[in-house]
Amino acid sequence: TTKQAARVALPLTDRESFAAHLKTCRRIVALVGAGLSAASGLPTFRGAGGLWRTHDATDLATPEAFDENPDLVWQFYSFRRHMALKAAPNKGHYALAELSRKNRDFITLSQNVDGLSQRAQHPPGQLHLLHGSLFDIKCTDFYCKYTREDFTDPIVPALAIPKKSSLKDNEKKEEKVMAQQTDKSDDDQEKKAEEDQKVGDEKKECKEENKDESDEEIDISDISYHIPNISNEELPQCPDCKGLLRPGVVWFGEPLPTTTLETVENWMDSEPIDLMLVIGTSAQVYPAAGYVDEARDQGARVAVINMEPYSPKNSRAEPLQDTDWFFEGDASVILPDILK
Ligand code: BV8
Ligand code: ZN
Repeated sequence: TTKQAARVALPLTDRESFAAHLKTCRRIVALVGAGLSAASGLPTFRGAGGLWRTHDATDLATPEAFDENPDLVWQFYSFRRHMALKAAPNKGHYALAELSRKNRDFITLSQNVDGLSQRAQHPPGQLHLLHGSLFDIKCTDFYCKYTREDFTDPIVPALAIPKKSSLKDNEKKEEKVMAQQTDKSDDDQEKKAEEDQKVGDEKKECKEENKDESDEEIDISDISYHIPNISNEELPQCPDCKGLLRPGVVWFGEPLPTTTLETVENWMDSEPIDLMLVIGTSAQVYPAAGYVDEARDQGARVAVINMEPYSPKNSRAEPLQDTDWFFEGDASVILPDILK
């Protein structure tokens, strides 16, 4: 766009000029994404720490995916609930909560559904969840209005995280089938297969011994294992209409909650904005990413905090390019420093 063409100077990286500007700011808005929770151990959607290697998370965050495979999509969300509940808010979450307490004219627009800003005691009136929450559950039936907040883990027994041992049982079954197939071939093969079997058994024995220690959950962030098909009856059911319950998040192709949109639009349009913080987000999802432009149109200076280095190339999303400051690094380290 012309704006990109217009940007000649690289963004500032010094914290002094940022601090000087921050002192003059009253109306401040932050747009935060998965990068804010990365230091809490929650994988982001894109990039190295990416979630769910064999399925692109955005393929699963759609109404169509839920209609086709409610058990797989529920497992994806049940795993993310489990990880979010085990995670703790980091210093980045606390720094934003602290700024909200100090300045009532500061709001956080969060694309995250992990509940960590809430657990960092971010004042609720100044935290807007653009894409819902893993811990809101609602009925899929269009006419039924059932919804509840639910932190149980697993939300239903069928969605419990499989133990490694159960994986081993599956592997063992497969190995046995494989061994049977090779045994059918001629004798020397047979002898060889028996030797392999013996060695295999010894290995298995020692695995057996430490199996009890290793009887922990499978690592759910980087394997594609998914629990064999779970029937709809075993998935979360609506107590009112017996319909299927779904995670209370906004999927791709779904509108953002109207009340949230209205509240945020009113805040953005009501008066000039002094500062927009773009924190830990690839700024590719709309309308969330669009708030950076809106703030700039309201006169805001922009500061981006991101682990990846600044790149003037237009490969990066525009909101990350046309910025006054760019602080490269971990949001959980940078935010407490630049917002103090
Ligand atoms: C809508 C909840 C209209 C679920 C999410 C074609 C078909 C259909 C729709 C569209 C289409 N084309 C465009 C659209 C619109 C679509 C969209 O924008 N698509 C994009 C992909 C092009 N948007 C929508 O569909 C939205 N709805 O438009 O509705 C409408 C209107 C009326 C009636 C009907 C319809 C709804 C979008 C919401 C989707 N739901 N989440 C869930 O979480 O499972 S989106 C989800 O992905 C997140 O919420 C977030 O928004 C996005 C992930 O982005 P990030 O948070 O930025 O994370 P990411 O991994 O990408 O980046 C991490 C960043 O952090 C990186 O830059 C990295 O460098 C940095 N980082 C990493 N570690 C650190 C760090 N930074 C600092 N410190 C660190 N330690
Ligand atoms: Zn219902």
